[in-house]
Amino acid sequence: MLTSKPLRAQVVRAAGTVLALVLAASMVMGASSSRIVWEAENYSSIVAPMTVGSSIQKDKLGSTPSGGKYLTIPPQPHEESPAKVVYKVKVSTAGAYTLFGRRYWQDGCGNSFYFRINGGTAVVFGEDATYNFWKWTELKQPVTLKAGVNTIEVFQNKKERGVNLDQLVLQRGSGRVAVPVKAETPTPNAIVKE
Ligand SMILES: [Ca+2]
Repeated sequence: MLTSKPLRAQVVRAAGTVLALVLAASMVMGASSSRIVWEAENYSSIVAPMTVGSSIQKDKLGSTPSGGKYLTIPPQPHEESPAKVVYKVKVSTAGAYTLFGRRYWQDGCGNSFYFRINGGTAVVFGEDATYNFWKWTELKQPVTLKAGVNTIEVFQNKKERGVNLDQLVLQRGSGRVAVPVKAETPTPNAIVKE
């Protein structure tokens, strides 16, 4: 068969192209579904006295807030408030995720936030004793997200003030998920604006 060789070569080439396209598509989809990064100051809505801050910059290790900005509940007055921020986060794959926040705590009276996922029970974030550093902290329990838009609320824990949040990460999976090290590149269009 004289035509069989060129025909086979064409089929192999076409199969190679299809494989390359599938690989490229899975890489793009994988990146968007397994890890979502956003700036804390890139919120869907906010309730005062939660506000965007920029006065805290370089810490003692030289780390700075990503984008030069972060969310903050000012230290004074030291009292309860309705301070809150809401993120409407686009998620392509439903399942368990680990949530990290890059935070800067003032002291033992300002070292936590409350998180609430899709209207569920409030979970304390923080309460650790590493102060005056931009540092990633893991939310103690994994979060279950649906495909589509999920609501993540971050609000004041009792009288805790002087609390600052720079970035957030959702990493698919739970258990042995590595804690981020540095500030990360935000995922494009991860947050739906209201
Ligand atoms: Ca930031």
